[in-house]
Amino acid sequence: GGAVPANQKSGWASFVKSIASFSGDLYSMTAPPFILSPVSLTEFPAYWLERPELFAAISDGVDAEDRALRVLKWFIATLKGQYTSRNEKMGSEKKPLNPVLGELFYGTWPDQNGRGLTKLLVEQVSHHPPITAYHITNESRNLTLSGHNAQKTSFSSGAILVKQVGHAILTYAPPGKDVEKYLITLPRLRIDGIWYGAPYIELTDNGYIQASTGYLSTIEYKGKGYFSGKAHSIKASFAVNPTSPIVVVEGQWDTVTKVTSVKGSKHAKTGETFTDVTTPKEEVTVAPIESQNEWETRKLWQNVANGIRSGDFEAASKDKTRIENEQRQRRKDEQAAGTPWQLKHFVHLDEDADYVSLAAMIKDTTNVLPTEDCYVFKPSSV
Ligand code: 0T9
Repeated sequence: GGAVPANQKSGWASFVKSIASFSGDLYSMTAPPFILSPVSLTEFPAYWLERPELFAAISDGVDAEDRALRVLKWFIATLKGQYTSRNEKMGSEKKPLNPVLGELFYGTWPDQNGRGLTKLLVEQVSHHPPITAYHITNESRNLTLSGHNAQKTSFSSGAILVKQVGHAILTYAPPGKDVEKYLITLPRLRIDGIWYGAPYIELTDNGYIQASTGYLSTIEYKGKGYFSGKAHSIKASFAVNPTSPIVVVEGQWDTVTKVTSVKGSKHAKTGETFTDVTTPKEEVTVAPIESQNEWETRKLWQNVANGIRSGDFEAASKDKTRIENEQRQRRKDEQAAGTPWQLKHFVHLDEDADYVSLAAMIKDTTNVLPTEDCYVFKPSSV
């Protein structure tokens, strides 16, 4: 464990042993301080919009094919933030704060160069298992992105394997015209470097973006092969009929991808750069902590986060215990009174018609049912 501080080596060893032995709830497990992140999982949906101009540009597409390609471009450009930014900021992947039920996160990206104002709304809609729901809107561009995230984790030969449960649906609804929807499935993760105390993520398997207009992007994620290959590799085949893609994109999702083949599309050229995420991204704008309410993540976790950042882990753990005890008491009181917790911005549905029909389209063309998906949350009041 080269990256583990000397006084936390035994703590890390027993933490690793416990994840290896009962591949269960990683969130509730106590981890040594050096691996703790001061950021809650409710903040993660902000990664979707760190390149707001690419999201807005979807609505500049001149036809359904152009827009579907722009959705793919924006999506690939989000991966670096989603899966490598903790390494860049904090030196390795870290254990995020486990959100409490009802935890909220609000943010915006300002209107600039005509791209329109984008708003983000996040709510922790379940604690056991942890599920985070989000809703993102750019009204002037007629775009919304709505989804939820949960994870199933297991442990295999030294790595944590994460299956993402959940999906995102992007809606383009120009007034007076047909509504377009896109189902976005999420990649599987493999977290390596655990033994050394320096975890990092690689993406594996396939993901899909299915447009209601018929276009399907099949996205293959590959890491560094044992003998060859590069880390964070991606190959996306864009097609109406998946056996003959009209555009193929290849490269590294954390740097540059290029168009490697075009057969019958006027919206891409072989050899051109498709995504380049080596340029700066734009972090979400959040209200100052002083003006946040007690359920907003940065206010709620303020003392814990300060403790983690300053190395005062005793203060961090004390306030974390306070928050957890308060939650336990709240659940008991709700049970006694027979009044369960009410979500603020989302409602739980048994089935989402958009998901069902778009997932069926993926199944029809690839024979793969993209995600086993038990939770559906739709914004109630935004
Ligand atoms: C949705 C993302 C997700 C959340 C995180 C697996 C993970 C929790 C879920 C999937 C976002 O859109 C993308 C990125 C990172 C994912 C996290 C990485 C991670 O390690 C945690 C898990 C729960 C752990 O904290 C494992 C223990 C830790 C010591 C390893 C660093």
